[in-house]
Amino acid sequence: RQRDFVPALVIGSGYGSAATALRLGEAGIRTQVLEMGRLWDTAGADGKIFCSMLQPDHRSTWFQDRTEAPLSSVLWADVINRDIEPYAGVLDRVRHGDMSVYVGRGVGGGSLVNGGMAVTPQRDYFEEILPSVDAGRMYGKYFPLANRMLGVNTPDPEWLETCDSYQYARVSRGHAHDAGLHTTVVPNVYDFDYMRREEAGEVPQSALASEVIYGNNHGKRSLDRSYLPEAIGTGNVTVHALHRVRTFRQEQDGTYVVTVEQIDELGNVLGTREIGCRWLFLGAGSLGTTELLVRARDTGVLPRLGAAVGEGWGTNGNVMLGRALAEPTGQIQSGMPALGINNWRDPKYPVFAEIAPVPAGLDLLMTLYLAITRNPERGRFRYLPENDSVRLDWDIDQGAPSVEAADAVFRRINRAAGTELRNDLFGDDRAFENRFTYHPLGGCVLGEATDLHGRVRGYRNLYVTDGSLIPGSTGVNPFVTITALAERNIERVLAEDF
Ligand code: FAE
Repeated sequence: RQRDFVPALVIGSGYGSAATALRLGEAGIRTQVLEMGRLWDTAGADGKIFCSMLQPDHRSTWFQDRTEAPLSSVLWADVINRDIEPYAGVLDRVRHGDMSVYVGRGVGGGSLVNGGMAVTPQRDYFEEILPSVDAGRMYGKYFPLANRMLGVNTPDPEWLETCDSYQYARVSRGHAHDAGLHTTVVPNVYDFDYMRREEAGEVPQSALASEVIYGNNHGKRSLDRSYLPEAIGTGNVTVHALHRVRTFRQEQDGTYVVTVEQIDELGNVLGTREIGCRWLFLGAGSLGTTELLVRARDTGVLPRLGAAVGEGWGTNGNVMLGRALAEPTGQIQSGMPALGINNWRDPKYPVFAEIAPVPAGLDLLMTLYLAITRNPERGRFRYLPENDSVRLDWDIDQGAPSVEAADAVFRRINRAAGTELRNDLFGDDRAFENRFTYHPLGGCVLGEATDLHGRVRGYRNLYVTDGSLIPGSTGVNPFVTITALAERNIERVLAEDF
């Protein structure tokens, strides 16, 4: 059968894929990037590309008839989510029993929906989670490179202390200090200078117009404004949106054949075709990449894939919570967090909690946190032949260590501030939400399912390049680590395998 052939194929267009595609293109290798989500470059009827959190429409969500926001209620009332038309929207909530995983869909992957927090992990923790990676090279070369390429910046300190849009963060910081905890400024890929001009009324608002999780119309350097245009600019890289990879196999001659469905924005399948390639890079994210590999192994298509494929998955210890306050936090809250509580050095309850906004457009006298904890629990992926699906096994109890750590730290803050947790925010009567994660990590762990540079064990010219390489935890928001590791790995692969 006649089929297209391209030297290198990259599945997905998130951090790992974008860095990989750029370096392949620079090396003169013709590369196709296949992304199941749409290209977010066209304004809707309201003149905007993305919708805001306050008025979510079909653009918000990947093929659902109702939005599925993480904070789902206020005073237990279902006032946050909205009915919508099913569409190839930008945020997906993938449900696997007790755990649901939020992921970005579109050219740029998670960079389209995330909070932009760009944090380099503490070196000693990085050395602990990935001991076989040369930390000297990572901290000397690849972390600085990733920070530069992604356009990481920090807010002007004077502005941060005086602006209205971070009043919420300053109030929270004060309470943490009263409890004897450390706080830190969190770098971001959102342009803080643009945000300052938003507050001054000089430019159209985005972070200050409740834009985050369903995309930002301005200000954020997502991958479609950093790595991906540079990759395309090499003249060797093309990006194909609304192309969903179903399976792949290896031919006798060692090349790979990928089966890909082209869909439209309403989900209709326009056609299915096969694309051959010599080098195949899996960058479909922790869920997407692991699913493709587990299916390939357990259906016998790639029988030499080892038992480590599908193992070592974690939530980065994510747990979300809110506190009720007696003092104002501001009506306009920047959607991009800029301060965090850093209790990671505490041997008993290590927590890194970003102080998150409640971008409701009015002051709800509360503050929200996404806490990253050191949760040793891991999930695993299983192939279900009855419906040809891959399922993540994660039990609700596995989230308990995260809740315990967050509870200890926020109990301390509440004691010092005379405040309380809120238990009306997550649909039912709970203060800690550990049934979702923003930070899926692992499934094809570096040095286990792959060699030390992301080459999948058992197969030549097959690579993992995304968050699935990281063993379940980074201790901080993960995209800088994912990008830096991808930069490191592709450098070696280009030198040795091409
Ligand atoms: P990812 O960015 O998920 O990209 C994978 C891409 O592959 C996606 O575009 C998929 O649509 C696509 N794909 C999947 N399967 C297929 C298939 N079969 N065929 C074709 N395409 C496919 O992967 N991290 C931070 O560091 N800082 C933050 O502030 C932060 N905030 C977040 C907020 C939210 C709401 C969410 C959801 C995540 C947040 N994250 C944050 C996590 C971060 O975005 C995530 O770790 C990275 O995006 C993961 O990068 P990967 O390259 O692994």
